[in-house]
Amino acid sequence: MMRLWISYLQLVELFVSSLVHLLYGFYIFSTAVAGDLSQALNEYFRKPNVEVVEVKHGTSKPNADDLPPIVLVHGIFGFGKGRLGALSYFGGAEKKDDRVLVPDLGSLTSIYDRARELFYYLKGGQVDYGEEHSTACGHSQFGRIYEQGHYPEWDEDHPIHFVGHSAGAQVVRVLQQMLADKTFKGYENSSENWVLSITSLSGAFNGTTRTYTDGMQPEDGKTLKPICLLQLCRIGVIIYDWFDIAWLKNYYNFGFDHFNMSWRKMGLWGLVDCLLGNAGPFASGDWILPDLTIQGSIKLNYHLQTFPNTYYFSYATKRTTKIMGVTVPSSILGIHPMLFLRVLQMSQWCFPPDVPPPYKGYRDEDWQDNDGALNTISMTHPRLPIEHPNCLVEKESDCKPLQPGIWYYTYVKGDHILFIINRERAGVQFDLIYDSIFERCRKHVFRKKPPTMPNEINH
Ligand SMILES: *[C@@H]1O[C@H](CO)[C@@H](O)[C@H](O)[C@H]1NC(C)=O
Ligand SMILES: *[C@@H]1O[C@H](CO)[C@@H](O)[C@H](O)[C@H]1NC(C)=O
Ligand SMILES: CC(=O)N[C@H]1CO[C@H](CO)[C@@H](O)[C@@H]1O
Repeated sequence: MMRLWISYLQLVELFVSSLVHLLYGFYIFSTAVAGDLSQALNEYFRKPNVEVVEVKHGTSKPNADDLPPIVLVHGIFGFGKGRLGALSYFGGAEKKDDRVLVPDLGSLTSIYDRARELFYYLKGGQVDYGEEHSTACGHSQFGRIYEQGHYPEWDEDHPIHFVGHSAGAQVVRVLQQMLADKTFKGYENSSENWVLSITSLSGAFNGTTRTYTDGMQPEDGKTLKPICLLQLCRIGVIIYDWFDIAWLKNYYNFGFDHFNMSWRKMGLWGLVDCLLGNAGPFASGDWILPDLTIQGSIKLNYHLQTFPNTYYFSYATKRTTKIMGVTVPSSILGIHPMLFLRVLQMSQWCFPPDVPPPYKGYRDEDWQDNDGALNTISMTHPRLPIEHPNCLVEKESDCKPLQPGIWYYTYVKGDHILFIINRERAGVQFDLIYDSIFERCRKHVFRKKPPTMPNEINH
C-alpha cells in the first residue's frame, strides 16, 4: 500500500515537473518570437524616419579591436547569439563592453563536444571532434564550418577572457586543457596560456545531485531511470531532431547535428533505433547530463588542471538556509517558480543507502545547499577528485593585486537563473555582477611579462 502511494506521488511529481518545465520553455520561446515580431514591426514602421539605430559591430571605438575579447559561454539548454531571435541568454550583459562574443554551442551536447566547437568558433574552420572520440560516441568526426573565425589571431600573445555560466564554466576548463594538451590538429603550438582568465557564474565543477532527481541513475551517473523527466526530454529531442524542420532548428538547436538524426539521413528505422536506445547521443552517453553527475565530473576533473598563468574567479549561488539544523529554501518569492521545487528537493536529497557513494568521504549534508540546479559546494572551485588552490573573497580590495593560478570565489544569494535571460529579476544585482566581471577583466587581469617557458605541471 505504502509503495503504491510512493509511486503515485512520484508520478504526480513527474507530471508537475514536466508541466512546469514545458511551460517555461514555451514562455521563453514565445518571448523570443514576440520580441522578433515587435522588432520587425518597429523597423517596418520606422523606415520613413531617418533616425535609424546604428548597429555596432565591435568597432565603435578605434581601439576595440585591440582589446582581448570576453567570451560568454552558455550552459545547459543555453543558446548563443543568433538563436531564439533577439533574446539574449546573458540578459543583454554582452552590451556592457566593446568586445564581447556569445558563441552558440548546442544546448544539450556534451562538455567535450562544446569545447571542440568553441575552439573552431574562435579560430575558424570546420569543427573536428577528433577521430577517437567520434568513433567511440558514434557521431561524425567533422561538424559545422566556421568560414570566418571570430578571433583568428587567438594565441599566447592574444589571449582571451572567458566567462562561463553553469556547464559553460566547465566547457572552458576542458578547452584550456585541450589547448595545453595540443589536441587540435594543425595547432600543435597551442598552450594553456591562450586563456587569460576564466570567470565562472554558478559553475558546474563537481557535478550536481539534481541530475539524480531528474532521472540519472545514482549507481553509475550515466544511464537513465525508465520513467523520469529526462526520459521525456530524451524522446522530445530525438523527435525534434528527426523531423529536422529547418526554420525551427535555426531558431533553437540542441546541437546534435553531427549525430545525423534527421529523417533524411536515418529514416524511420533510425528513429526507432534511437528511441529504443541503440543509437544517438543518449545511447553513447555523449550528451551533457552524464557530464553533470558527480561521477561524470570526477571523471572529467581527473584530467583538468588549474594553470599558473591564468586567473580564475567564481561566483557560487545559493538559495537555501538552515532553520534549526534543517536546510530549506531561503525564500518563496525570491526563487524562480521553475526552480522552487528543485531547491526543496535538492536540500533534502540523500544518496540511496544501497548504492556506493560517488566518492570516498561523500556526505549528504555537504550537498544540501543549492540554487535549484547546482549544489553550492560544487560551484566554488574544482574539488574532485583533488582540491585546487582557492581563496574565499570577502572584500574584493583585499585580494589585489590578483594572482593567477588561484580560484577566487565568493557566495551570491540567488537561484541558478538569476543572472541570465531576464535581467529585471536580478535588478541592480545584475549590473553589479557583470560590471564587476567586465571591469576586472579589463583593468586588473593582465600578464606582466610574456609567460616564460611552459610550466612543468604534474598530471
Ligand atoms: C553523417 O552524414 C554525413 C553526410 O551527410 C556523413 O559524411 C557522415 O559520415 C555521417 N555520420 C554518421 C555518424 O553517420
Ligand atoms: C605556431 O605559431 C605560429 C605563430 O606564432 C604560427 O604562424 C604557426 O603556424 C604555428 N605552427 C603550428 C604548427 O601551428
Ligand atoms: C562539491 C564537492 O565536490 N565537494 C567535494 C569535492 O571534493 C572534495 C575532495 O574530494 C570533497 O572534500 C568535497 O566535499
